[in-house]
Amino acid sequence: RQLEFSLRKALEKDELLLNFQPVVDANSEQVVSFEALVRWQSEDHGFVSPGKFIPVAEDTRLIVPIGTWVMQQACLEATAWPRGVKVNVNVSPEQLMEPDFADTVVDALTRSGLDPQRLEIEVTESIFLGDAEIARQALAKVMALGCQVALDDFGTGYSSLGYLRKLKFSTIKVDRSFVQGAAQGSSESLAIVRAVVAMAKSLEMKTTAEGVETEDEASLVRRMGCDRIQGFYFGRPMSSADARSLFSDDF
Ligand code: G
Ligand code: G
Ligand code: MN
Ligand code: NA
Repeated sequence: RQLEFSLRKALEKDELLLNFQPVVDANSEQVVSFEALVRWQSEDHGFVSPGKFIPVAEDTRLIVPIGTWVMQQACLEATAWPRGVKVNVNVSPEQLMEPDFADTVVDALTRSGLDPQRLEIEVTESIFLGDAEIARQALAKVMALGCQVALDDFGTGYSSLGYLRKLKFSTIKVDRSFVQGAAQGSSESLAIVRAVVAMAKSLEMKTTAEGVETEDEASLVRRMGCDRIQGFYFGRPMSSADARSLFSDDF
């Protein structure tokens, strides 16, 4: 494929960059983290959305070197933010299943000097579809380093309730389909958000409501007890410079 050919060269041609989307505390509305989101400005294809090239990268295993680069850049960038602000990094199943995954995390932390507690890895339930025990062990290793692990897009895939018992996830990210459904009055979505929040609380995990685009959605998920909010209402994915400037101007 054309896209695959170009993607193979994207790293060496320096065509990838990271955007950062704020995650805010639901009550104080202060930024508590940024999610790193990779972007590709291709010489051959122009801007290619991650929805398009991440699946290609996963199929071709190019996600392994790309993911290592993302981890390093994200950790490095986070050292420019206040100490209370974390960075969230998405990790694909293909990356997590690499035998040296934990080593690449150690390497990124060591090179950047970032405190491990400030790194939260995001995985989806799909990691448990393959060799679930290997996935569990890889996550246990990064947790032992002091990193946090979030369960992303929760509720949209294969539901891994058994793994909630075996692994101490720090955060459950409630998929935007439920958040937006609940705000539109879907009683099923409301029930699911309520149940996920209650379950997370009793497991001592935090919840992040994803895809919050309006004030109404923000106040709904706050009232429902979500701990953190992410979405266009509080900030779109932005450049590293714009993310930094959130902490330097005003006052
Ligand atoms: O940024 P956007 O919402 O368009 O991202 C689309 C998808 O690509 C999301 O599912 C997101 O998790 C994924 N994605 C974005 N950046 C990364 C990354 O650095 N690594 C991996 N594995 N997935 C990413
Ligand atoms: O799968 P994951 O949750 O990692 O995907 C993150 C993606 O969600 C990013 O591509 C980001 O651009 C997108 N996103 C973030 N906030 C919103 C939002 O408020 N609305 C919509 N539609 N997409 C969002
Ligand atoms: Mn994510
Ligand atoms: Na998500």
